[in-house]
Amino acid sequence: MRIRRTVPLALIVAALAASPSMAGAKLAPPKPLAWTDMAGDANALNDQGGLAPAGPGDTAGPAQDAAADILGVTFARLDDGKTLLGLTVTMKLSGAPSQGHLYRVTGAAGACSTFWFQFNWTAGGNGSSTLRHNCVANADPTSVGGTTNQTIDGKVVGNSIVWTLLVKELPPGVKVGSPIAPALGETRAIIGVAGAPQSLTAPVIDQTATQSAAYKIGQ
Ligand SMILES: [Ca+2]
Ligand SMILES: [Ca+2]
Repeated sequence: MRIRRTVPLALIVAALAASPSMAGAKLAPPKPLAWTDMAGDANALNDQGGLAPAGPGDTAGPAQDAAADILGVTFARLDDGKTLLGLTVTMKLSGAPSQGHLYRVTGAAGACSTFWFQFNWTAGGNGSSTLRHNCVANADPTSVGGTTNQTIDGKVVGNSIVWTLLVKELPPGVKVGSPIAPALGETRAIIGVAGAPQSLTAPVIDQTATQSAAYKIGQ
């Protein structure tokens, strides 16, 4: 007597095909987004919206500020091997970051036309790391341009600034899978000291080329 197959073959095949991903539940290989900038051009004289906005592109010398000289910017996933935790943004410099500089990676994400990673290190003060965004309207009259400065982890690691944005810290409208369109990295001088009511962040000392690629949160 023949035994009848009670489960359609298509369902068995589908179950077998699905089992590896269900059992493993591993993250896909990470795909960082990185770009570079030439060394030795932190002189505020390039075409960087600084002293000479119509000037030539990246140009080395003559007055090079190693603490402001960007070598590269990298967006990378942060995970524990199994679970996505967030992302890091790293700005690598020629020299160790120092007081009197603003380090910034500009960009946009979701409905936020401003989605900037900032490390504001006023002379005489401690570095302040924020995600500056306009994902929600900021009614505070002292807010610059209606943006919010959300405190996030950011620290000096060797010659780099490393920001960490956790999934649980993502502002409204930005979630896992949302693309961040990083525009560029820049360094600025901060004219002013800690405790002053308002410091001027100018001029731009170094700047990277504007990027067209996006980084999807989780990639
Ligand atoms: Ca540079
Ligand atoms: Ca440059």
